[in-house]
Amino acid sequence: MEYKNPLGVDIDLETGVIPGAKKLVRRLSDLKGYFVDEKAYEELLKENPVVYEVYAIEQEEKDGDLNFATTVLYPGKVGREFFFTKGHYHSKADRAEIYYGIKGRGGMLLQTPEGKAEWIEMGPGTVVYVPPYWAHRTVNTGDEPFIFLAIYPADAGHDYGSIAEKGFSKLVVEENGEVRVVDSPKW
Ligand code: M6P
Ligand code: ZN
Repeated sequence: MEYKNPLGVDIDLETGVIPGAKKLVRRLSDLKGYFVDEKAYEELLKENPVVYEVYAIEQEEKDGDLNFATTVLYPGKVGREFFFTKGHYHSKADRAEIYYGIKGRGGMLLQTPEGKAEWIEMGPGTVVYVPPYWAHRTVNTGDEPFIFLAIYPADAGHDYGSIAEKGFSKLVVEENGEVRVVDSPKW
């Protein structure tokens, strides 16, 4: 029997960086078609800001193993909609996931394939359990980077398809200085 080596790493709790992790950067241009206000999207695209960064330590896609990743989701809005991650189902749809809030404020939108949505607020110390079959997207509702850790099965995979097409049934927007979860016109 060949055993893998255990690993301990210290997440930088101020920046979200995991030393030795693979870094992925998502700019606004990577989120084409995701925001409802297309005019506001085109306008902000001139600056093409970084929307989020992911630092991931991933294993081979084998059943029983675990991946983990931090996400640094920057503050900002496209029209009234707060910056968010793309959001996905798992390719192996029955795989669950755990998120843990590190810094900043935001929340998670979750949704079943039938379009039933839930919004869970997150701050430092919040644990969110993502059950099997639920799509999940995080949203930064604050004015500083929203940083969190995610732990997920190594064989879960990402299925972006239907979220990329139709989005979630709810939008998280700012209305009169307040955070509101409203119905999406695209759904
Ligand atoms: C979390 C995890 C990752 C995911 C990342 C960004 O760190 O769920 O698996 O890739 O968020 O989310 P998305 O892939 O939806 O852009
Ligand atoms: Zn996931």
